[in-house]
Amino acid sequence: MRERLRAAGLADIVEKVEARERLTFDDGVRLFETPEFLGVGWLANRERERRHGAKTYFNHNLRLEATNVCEASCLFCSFARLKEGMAGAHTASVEQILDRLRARAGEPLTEVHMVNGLHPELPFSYYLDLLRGLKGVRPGIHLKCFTAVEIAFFADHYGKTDRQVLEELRAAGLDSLPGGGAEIFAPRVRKKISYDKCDGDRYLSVHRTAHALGMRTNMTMLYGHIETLAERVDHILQVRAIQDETGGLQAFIPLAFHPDNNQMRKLPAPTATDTLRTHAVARLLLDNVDHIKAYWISTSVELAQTALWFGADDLDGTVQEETIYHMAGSTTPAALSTDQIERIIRDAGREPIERDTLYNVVRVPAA
Ligand code: V47
Repeated sequence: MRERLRAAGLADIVEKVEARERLTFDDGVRLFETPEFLGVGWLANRERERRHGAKTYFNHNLRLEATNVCEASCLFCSFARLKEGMAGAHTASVEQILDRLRARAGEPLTEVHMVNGLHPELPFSYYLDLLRGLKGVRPGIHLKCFTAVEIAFFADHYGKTDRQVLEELRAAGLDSLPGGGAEIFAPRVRKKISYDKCDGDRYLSVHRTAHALGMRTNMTMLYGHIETLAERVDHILQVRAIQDETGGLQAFIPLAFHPDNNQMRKLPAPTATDTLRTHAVARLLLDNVDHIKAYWISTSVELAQTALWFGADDLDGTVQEETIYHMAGSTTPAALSTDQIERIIRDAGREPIERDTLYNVVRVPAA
């Protein structure tokens, strides 16, 4: 494979990776553009194995969405409804959400992952009550809730600073932030696909503030729509820069664009090789981020499994009640059991490790 990479003009990148030298913007673009697809995967896999060996992480989590009413108009979104009362709009009461967690009392869940629309009429106390209530139902559960876009919206909408919002939510039970809402930071793209929500700088600044408060976060990238490969590399390098600054990121998650039922439905979904390569290039560029997650809901189960040989070391979790991707055409199951995830990982020749949100080992399943 080294020979193939040399023949493709990538010997200098191989040398840099071997010397643990940081790759540049141009290196990132070359890794995306080279026809030597397997070589890029091989290089990323070596890096993945250097860090984690065969270990592949997943968790036992539950996804909850309390409202899909959202005043933003992201063109790729199939989940949101602009106003209450529109067809398909729904907002759950706090009790209804708590009931969904209560219904899983027998399951050894370790995480609730909640994201919502930017609802213009709910009081801030609704979100505080949700967090307090969820912690009341399951005191030990980790609450990974609200994207940086939601935090910025709360601050602007309720007249607070980002820091105040994070502090108040944390006091009510928030533990960490998920990575949603990043899309593509480049203003050219962001102005077209999500022109009326917080920009890339504000997204990054909310994460910076969360890290300063001692909270861990993830970051994502929505790829495979109107962005250029250079804009993907720019996005990944902005993630790397913030990690240099704070060290607060746990995982980077490439999210494959799904074109059903949204305003970008004329675009094709990214292809399999694009998905695998994107995970691989992210692994190679993000020398300071521990985990690359292949989110099986977004990639498909089959590609998430293959991505475990293209740089990814994490499969997210059981998920269970996902709607954002299923409304956009994802045909994956809505949930995977821990047994199913373990089988997927083992069949790929990898070693399943159940983790909690902070990557503490919960269980090493018996082979
Ligand atoms: O921010 C919405 C994306 C994100 C579409 O932090 C779409 O562990 C593709 O952030 N096609 C939410 N993508 C999901 C998310 C996430 C997922 C898994 C793990 C974590 C984590 C975070 O989904 C949104 C947006 O970027 N999205 N619509 C669509 N049609």
